Amino acid sequence: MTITITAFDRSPDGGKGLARDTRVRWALEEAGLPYEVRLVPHGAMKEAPHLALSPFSQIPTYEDGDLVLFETGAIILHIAQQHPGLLPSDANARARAVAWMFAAVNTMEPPILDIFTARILEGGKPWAAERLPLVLDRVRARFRQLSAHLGDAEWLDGGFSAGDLMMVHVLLRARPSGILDEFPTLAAYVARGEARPAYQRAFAAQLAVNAPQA
Ligand code: GTB
Repeated sequence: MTITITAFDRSPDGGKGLARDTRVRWALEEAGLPYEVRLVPHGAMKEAPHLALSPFSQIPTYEDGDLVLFETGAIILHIAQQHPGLLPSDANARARAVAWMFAAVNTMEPPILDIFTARILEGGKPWAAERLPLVLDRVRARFRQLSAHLGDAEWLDGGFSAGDLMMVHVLLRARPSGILDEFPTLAAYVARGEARPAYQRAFAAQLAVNAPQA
């Protein structure tokens, strides 16, 4: 049975790879697993067939035989637990890699997403101009901490793991704001992730959907 994931039929980022199907594609590529993609048109996101897979009407979802998953953290952890290449074999190192996955989605991603909320969704509010610098500084505070932890290391904890995969993809979302480039250690870390052949394949696959050549 081939794994099937869902993705936007056209991502609002026009192919920058920021929508979350890219991180799942990347994990599948790292694990060497073939997969199919079912593109979900905007109008179908809240309809019953998609809601049966994703209770919050989001992409991506993951189907493999009887198993249906939503939430990229759960999907990538499942892939990483079933296939070699994304988690270390030592039990403690494995637990730490999982901690970094949680840190990415739970500690780093929310303040980064707040940039979009403050700039776009709340951009017209009378208090928006006052709030935005606070939001940006909260991101910078986390970036300083992560940068200090990473130091001269290549990856967060030893070899590349699902923790790095998740962290790199979360950090990528901050690139359009310019904040990532304020932290050369993190910008270089993200560039190392992007240079991985598995990421390149995942990026190219989403680009073919979101910015097809004429
Ligand atoms: N916590 C969930 C997970 O990790 O799986 C979050 C999933 C999620 O937010 N999915 C988004 C979605 O389906 C798409 S990726 N949104 C529709 C909805 O909630 O109604 C988010 C995204 C969208 C667009 C860009 N972009 O254009 O840059 C980047 C990321």
